Amino acid sequence: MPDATGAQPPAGAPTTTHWGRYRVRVSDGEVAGLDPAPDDREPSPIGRSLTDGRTAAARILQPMVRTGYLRHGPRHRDNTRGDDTFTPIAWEDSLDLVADELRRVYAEHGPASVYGGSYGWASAGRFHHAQSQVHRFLNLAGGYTGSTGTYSYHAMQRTVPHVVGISAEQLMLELPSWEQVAEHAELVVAFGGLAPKNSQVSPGGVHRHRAAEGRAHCRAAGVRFVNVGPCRDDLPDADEWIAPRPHTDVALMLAVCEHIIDTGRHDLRFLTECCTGFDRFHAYLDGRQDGIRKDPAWAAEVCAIPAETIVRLAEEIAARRTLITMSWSMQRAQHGEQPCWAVIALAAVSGHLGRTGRGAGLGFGTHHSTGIAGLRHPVAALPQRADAAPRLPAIPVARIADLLLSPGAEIDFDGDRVVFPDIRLVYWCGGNPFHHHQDLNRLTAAWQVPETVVVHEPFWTASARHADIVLPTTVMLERDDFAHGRFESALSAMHRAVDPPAGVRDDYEIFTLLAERLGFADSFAEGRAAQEWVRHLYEETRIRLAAAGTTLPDFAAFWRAGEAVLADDPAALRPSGALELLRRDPVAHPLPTPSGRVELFSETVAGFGYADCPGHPAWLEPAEWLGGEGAARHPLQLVSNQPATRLHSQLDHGVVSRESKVAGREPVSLHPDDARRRGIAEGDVVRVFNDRGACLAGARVTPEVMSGVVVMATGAWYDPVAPGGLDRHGNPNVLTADRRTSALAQGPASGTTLVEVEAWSGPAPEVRSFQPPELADAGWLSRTSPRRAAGDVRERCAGAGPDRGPRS
Ligand SMILES: Nc1nc2c(c(=O)[nH]1)N[C@H]1C(S)=C(S)[C@@H](COP(=O)(O)OP(=O)(O)OC[C@H]3O[C@@H](n4cnc5c(=O)[nH]c(N)nc54)[C@H](O)[C@@H]3O)O[C@H]1N2
Ligand SMILES: Nc1nc2c(c(=O)[nH]1)N[C@H]1C(S)=C(S)[C@@H](COP(=O)(O)OP(=O)(O)OC[C@H]3O[C@@H](n4cnc5c(=O)[nH]c(N)nc54)[C@H](O)[C@@H]3O)O[C@H]1N2
Ligand SMILES: [Mo]
Repeated sequence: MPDATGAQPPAGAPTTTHWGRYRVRVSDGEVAGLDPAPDDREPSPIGRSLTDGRTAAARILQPMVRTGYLRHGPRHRDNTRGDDTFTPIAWEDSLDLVADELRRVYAEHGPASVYGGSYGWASAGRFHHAQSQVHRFLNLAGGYTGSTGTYSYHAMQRTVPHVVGISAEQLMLELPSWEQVAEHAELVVAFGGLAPKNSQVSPGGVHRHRAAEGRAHCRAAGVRFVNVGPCRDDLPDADEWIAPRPHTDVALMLAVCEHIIDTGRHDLRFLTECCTGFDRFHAYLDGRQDGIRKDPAWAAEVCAIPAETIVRLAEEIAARRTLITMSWSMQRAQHGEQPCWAVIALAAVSGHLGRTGRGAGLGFGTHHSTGIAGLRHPVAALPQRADAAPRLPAIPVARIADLLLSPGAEIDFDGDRVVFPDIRLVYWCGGNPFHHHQDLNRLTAAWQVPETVVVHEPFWTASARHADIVLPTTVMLERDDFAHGRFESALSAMHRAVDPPAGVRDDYEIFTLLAERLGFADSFAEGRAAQEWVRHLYEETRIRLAAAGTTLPDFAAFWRAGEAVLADDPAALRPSGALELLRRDPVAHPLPTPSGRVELFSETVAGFGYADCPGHPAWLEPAEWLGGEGAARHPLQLVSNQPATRLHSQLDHGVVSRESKVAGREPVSLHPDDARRRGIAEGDVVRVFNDRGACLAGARVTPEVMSGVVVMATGAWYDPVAPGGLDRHGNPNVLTADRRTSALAQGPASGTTLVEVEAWSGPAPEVRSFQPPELADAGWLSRTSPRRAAGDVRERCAGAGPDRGPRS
């Protein structure tokens, strides 16, 4: 088939995923295999799942409409989303249905009633980027209610600007590189580790993996690594593993600060000249504020580790050139703002903040891009056209269930108030909320509220199964594009390696056809076919980079070569960051905070008056933790971390993820002592449960996990026996709490979750995640045509009048 230049693609078509580059071998129009790019010395094994994943039974091959929706129309709240059959219909009918429904909702309820946040990672590629596509479409359609923040590091996004004045993204851009750590640091204390499984991935794609090389470089330079967290394999070659109770890290950090100050080794010059609020923070640490001295003996009780360990760690941090890193997992928890703030405070107190290769490494190692020396290149992306629509308030991304359940409610948010609009239509393209959101049983209830849910998906994910209208889309191997991952020093071509199945379309084509029906195809498509857009975005990138002094080859040469290099010598690419400049000269280089300094106490945050986020880093007891009351009934802390064998829920149906399953289910790792006490053996089917939900899983018994903790990676496709019932497959989000970090960030708090585990006796129900849902008995449809059925629905909508029907 012709590629974007009209030529035949070379054998072994290049492609790029969020987890690396591959060459795709094709035989008889099918993917025969994938080979990692030869210059990637640390390729990710996940690529292997692309061979069988694309054509699996879970692929959606035709537009589908939930049968109850087709019969009763969008106003009928019959509580069957996720519990209904689907009816296949023709493309024309499905597009008419979506266009008419959008027209109706915009006319009757306005743009704020359309939720288009559509959070999710989708696939690599600058043009076929699902979020850019759906946001551009909805902006040109009249606007939408969007989301703000991320599931990844929302607490950090809201905390960092109050503390150091710059954005969390900018702070991460200024993280040291592995090379700088090797050169300047003697010790890395890694809260949450530096999980090798996670550095497989970078948003937008990894060109060449370098994290293992960076780590080895540090080892060769003699850097000592300490892993602080529940899992040994978060930092497999660490010199020491300290395992405090999850989400007590802040208590540990406070005690380290207190000990360093108490023994007079704090960096008083930096604390007085470059920080504000040290006195207030100190009064909290030594107990003048609340009568509790945050010393190692106190923290030992909270963290359940020996006080001597804390003292020794403090002595080491005080004596050695140290980088203190924090994985984002710690801030995906209630009071997740606190570890972000406490790491900065600890680095300031111990004299490492603002020194090259040392200091506070918030997010270091969580993605391949954090720790890689690189530049932020101005690579073009599909314009989302926010300028074309009214500016509507954005909803904190993890408040989706609250938004749907409580229209009109008002919440605090980082010094502001946000009012939830009345959402009538939800449009999702490129994400999987029934994977990523917490407390899926609550989400299932919330999901019944809107009148219409439209989902674009290649696969029968749980989110597709909970939609009314499902439009089947291509996967990246089926289209031309180009990729650029954050800080990567190359652009990578993505060639269409195989034809898509006959019944599926690109998101772009779908949106163009909808825009035609709604009368804005010209502004949406700007007259360009998909391949013309790819070339256009490349040319735009070429112009932007030329202005920055980098010459790119023309498109044809880039496409033939499969890549274009942007910059060499990554070691040279780390200019001094804001904190280094501050330390050098606080008068000449103040931070953009109210005080111009690092805010160890923030008048702004204190002024918000939030009980769950005071004005300085503090230990606040979470609602669920191993030292709390809830542990009597549910005595195990659930760590739901990122999966090693897939990207979130993507390709859970592929070979690499399926090979990792235990008893056909998601593995749950638990300590031998915890397993023995419950009569659980390796490979057993177990039930993991709390008051919010329950799932089955396959037991993996291992001393690599601390006692008192169970670990289930995210992303097993949710497979409830009935809505709200037992999940047969092992999605940890049936157990996690849908709770805010605090009123400051309103971020997700999946970490704050207690569970119990028991052996499952008797036959275990079959997992059905990867089989398509049941299709309707087409009897009723055969008496009419799909076209007429869709038409009937539109008539019913038109006649339904302004009352809210089943919603009220
Ligand atoms: N308990 C718990 N939950 C968590 C987390 C946790 O640590 N614990 N982590 C959270 C984090 S950090 C994140 S980032 C989220 C991730 O959550 P998501 O980003 O929603 O997860 P993905 O599985 O990547 O979902 C992407 C979906 O897009 C689809 N897709 C891929 N390409 C295309 C395309 O071109 N077009 C369309 N239309 N669809 C496409 C895929 O099939 C897939 O279903 O999960 C969050 N959830
Ligand atoms: N292979 C793969 N890599 C990925 C992803 C993926 O889906 N697959 N997702 C990517 C995305 S979107 C993101 S946001 C990043 C997320 O990056 P992270 O947030 O760093 O990832 P996690 O795996 O959730 O957490 C890392 C480790 O933190 C530890 N931990 C959990 N809670 C605590 C705690 O309270 N204290 C301490 N000290 N440690 C704790 C757990 O043992 C866990 O293994 O990963 C990225 N990398
Ligand atoms: Mo994430």
